[in-house]
Amino acid sequence: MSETKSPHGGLTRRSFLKTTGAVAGVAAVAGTGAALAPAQAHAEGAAAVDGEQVFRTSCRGNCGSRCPQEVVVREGKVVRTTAAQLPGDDNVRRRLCVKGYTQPQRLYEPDRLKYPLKRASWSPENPNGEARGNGDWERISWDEAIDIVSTQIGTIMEQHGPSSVALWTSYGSNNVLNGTSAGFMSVAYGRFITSTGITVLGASADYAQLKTQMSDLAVTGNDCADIANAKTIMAWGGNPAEAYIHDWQFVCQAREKGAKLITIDPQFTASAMHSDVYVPIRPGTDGALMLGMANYIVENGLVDEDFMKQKTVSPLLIKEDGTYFRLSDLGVEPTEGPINPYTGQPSVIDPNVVWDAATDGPVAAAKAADPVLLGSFEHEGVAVQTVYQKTLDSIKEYTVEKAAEICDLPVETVEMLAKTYATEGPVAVLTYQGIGHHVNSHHNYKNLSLIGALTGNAGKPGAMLFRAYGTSMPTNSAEYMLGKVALNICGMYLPQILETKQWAGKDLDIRMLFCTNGNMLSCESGRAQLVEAVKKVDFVVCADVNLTDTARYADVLLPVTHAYETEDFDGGGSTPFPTYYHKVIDPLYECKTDLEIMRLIADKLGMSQIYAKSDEEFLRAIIDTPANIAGGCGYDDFHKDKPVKNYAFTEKSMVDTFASTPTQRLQYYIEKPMPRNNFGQEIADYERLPHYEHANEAYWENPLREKYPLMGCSEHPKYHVHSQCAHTPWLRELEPEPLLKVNASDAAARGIEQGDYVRVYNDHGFAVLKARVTEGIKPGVVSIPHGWQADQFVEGHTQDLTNIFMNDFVSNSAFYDFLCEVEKYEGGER
Ligand SMILES: Nc1nc2c(c(=O)[nH]1)N[C@H]1C(S)=C(S)[C@@H](COP(=O)(O)OP(=O)(O)OC[C@H]3O[C@@H](n4cnc5c(=O)[nH]c(N)nc54)[C@H](O)[C@@H]3O)O[C@H]1N2
Ligand SMILES: Nc1nc2c(c(=O)[nH]1)N[C@H]1C(S)=C(S)[C@@H](COP(=O)(O)OP(=O)(O)OC[C@H]3O[C@@H](n4cnc5c(=O)[nH]c(N)nc54)[C@H](O)[C@@H]3O)O[C@H]1N2
Ligand code: SF4
Ligand SMILES: [Mo]
Repeated sequence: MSETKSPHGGLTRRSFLKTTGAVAGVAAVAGTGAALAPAQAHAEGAAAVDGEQVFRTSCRGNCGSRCPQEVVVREGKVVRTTAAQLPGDDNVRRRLCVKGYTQPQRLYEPDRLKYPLKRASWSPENPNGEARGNGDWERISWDEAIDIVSTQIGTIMEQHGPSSVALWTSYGSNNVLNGTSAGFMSVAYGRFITSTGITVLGASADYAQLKTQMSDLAVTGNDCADIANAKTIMAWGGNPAEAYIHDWQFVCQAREKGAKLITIDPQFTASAMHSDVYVPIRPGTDGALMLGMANYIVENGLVDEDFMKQKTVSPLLIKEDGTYFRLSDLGVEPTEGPINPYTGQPSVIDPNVVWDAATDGPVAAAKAADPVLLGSFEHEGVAVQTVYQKTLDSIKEYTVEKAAEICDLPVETVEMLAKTYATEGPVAVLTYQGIGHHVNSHHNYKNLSLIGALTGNAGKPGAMLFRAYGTSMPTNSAEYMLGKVALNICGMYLPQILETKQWAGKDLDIRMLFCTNGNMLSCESGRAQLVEAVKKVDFVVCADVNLTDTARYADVLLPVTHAYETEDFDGGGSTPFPTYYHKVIDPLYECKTDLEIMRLIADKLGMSQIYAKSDEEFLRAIIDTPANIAGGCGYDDFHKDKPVKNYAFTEKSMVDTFASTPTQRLQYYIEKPMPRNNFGQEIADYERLPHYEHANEAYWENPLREKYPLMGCSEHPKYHVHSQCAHTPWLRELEPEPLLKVNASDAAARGIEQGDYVRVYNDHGFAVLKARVTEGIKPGVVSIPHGWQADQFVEGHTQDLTNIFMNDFVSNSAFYDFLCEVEKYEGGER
């Protein structure tokens, strides 16, 4: 690999790594330090060292945890951080991972963007898109940068319509001022998007889970601390020991009390290492395993019928068209319920109906003496059946034997898992993304709901259908909106939109991309196709903290503040303490917050009024709802620099009772399946039901396996948070380069030895990197490393092996759904 020259820092990556002891590294790149922050020192628990100030803030790590931190500033420089003390029993939750500890270094790391940059060969007359990514940067002033960006936005909106400008985002931050939760939910971006009508291109990672679990099934789930109450824990397609350390501590607590830990994963992960049982499943087949378990549970009399009748959708009647049979079908007029805050209209109350054995007829579910679970009936010429009947009919082909064959597991293993799940509960199923990153993996969450419903493993301590998100503190999201979001499309449709210039049957001519809060060209699947798409538009601007893979393809780069350089807020986090970001130091270099940037752009466009409050006023408007203030969670409480506990987080809120689902029952059936992005696609009936469908590319019978026999997968790396920390010196000392995990037998068959450089390839792309030959991955499977940047591979990029194919119902990136081949690389060392 060639030396990587930082366009702004001067140090080469290699020389940097060579010369640092890590602390020296911080000093080396810090240059002239920033001024000491105006913020007030955190007095309580502060280190009693002269000249040091301690601030309470949070890690903006993009791992979902957002850990509370204490940050020490000496002579205007951030020098170290520790996990923040939390009061009383909550202090057990305090912990940081290795990325959290390196945040002080991330402020000064070599690929930090310092100044606005422009690609030298770009001009409005000659966008020269093909040259994007060539690295010919020139430093420009903020005035120039804002002038170019706002002129481009203004001109493109005027000439082609507002939808031609697209904000492309991922999960960089959920913060209320500067983030892009759901693609648009922040002051900086939401107000601009909703007052101009520009297009949102949203993230696609994790949508199998996000859409199915949270929107379709409406499961909020139990708090992670409740894992400690489980008797059996299944790490199902996830590695909490390294990717969810806040869950792992509770896994350890449960195990100290005797809980069994089972890991279901094609890779022998750190979590697998600690498990009682390890199940090396074939990738992409978990759905079949779940349905095989469901059938075993039914056939062996392990169903909790009482729970099924009273607490789940199982006895509810459905009509032939799949919709629920309701009291209105029996001639009872619906009544009006409370006002729906989103529509402003009263909700409609039209209760569900079950077949009551006592009267042998249809009765409102709440009134039935003995609801029937299984059966098909006719009432006044209308054919109805129970949800449970329809479900069992549709999954019956997945016998234990068939599941075992599909998953490449012994029949006894499938039986053992089903029996354990049904009889050794409560079971906490810790799903993360191993079961969500194949094309059809959204069905898995319905399937897990089904086995939870069958066995009564839900709605009580220790029983977790799947990993969920816990209790967030509510905020006033009206502050993000000045109108409606015009178009909110999954960003992975970009290549298709650029090719057809259409979306949902209407013209859509995207001319400009504003990339922010995401590193799509490193993290979305189908990188090669996305890079080609990015080259086609007229103008690309990227606002980021670092010189990422995405930033490299921009025409103008806007340097953004690190979390320690600004005040912000996010109601969620890994503890019951909402995530408050204290400003620890003034922004380094010429960095600005997203909100400052958007204010400057709005000023130029004559739209200053959309941001007519100060940052603090916006924060107050968002946080200071009457309920929050009454709960002791107002802006002033957070700003005092003391831990503030979310009043909405209670003992009761730790266990999901499904009271807020549309049926007030545990659901595994979706009455009206709505695609994430509706462009007129057909919705199959099975979208309503627990279901299994093999992956798009990575499935055993795929004829393409003759050419590309190895199934891909990936993992969330211990020493990265996605692409963040890619060039953080301490972390790269621990893990200097990307490694491809390959099983020893597959390596031997290809003459590959430990540490050899290999070329991994398929029809989508290739990458050259070092092989890690191991017994710790299922034969026939390889794992690509996630988060490394293009300059860190010898050639190519592992994300080029993935593709943009999505299931159009969920619009979910399928990072693990690829086949490939590996060969020894003869081109020399890195
Ligand atoms: N091969 C493979 N690919 C994967 C995965 C995998 O397992 N394997 N996992 C996928 C998953 S689960 C996810 S969630 C995605 C994550 O994909 P991304 O969300 O794109 O991941 P990050 O690398 O964290 O990129 C976030 C970017 O936002 C920037 N950022 C942070 N804070 C701010 C801010 O306040 N303002 C602005 N403007 N920028 C900010 C960061 O510097 C960073 O460059 O990756 C996915 N990609
Ligand atoms: N250190 C670190 N922590 C992180 C992140 C990070 O980037 N770094 N990212 C955060 C984010 S956004 C997310 S979404 C989570 C993800 O959290 P996890 O999903 O726990 O992270 P992974 O390591 O990707 O674990 C996925 C596991 O699934 C396995 N797997 C792959 N394919 C299959 C399959 O078909 N079936 C089964 N059963 N297993 C399979 C992989 O081998 C891998 O061990 O991590 C979060 N935490
Ligand atoms: S777990 Fe996530 S939020 Fe917590 S310290 Fe690590 S990277 Fe930061
Ligand atoms: Mo994720």
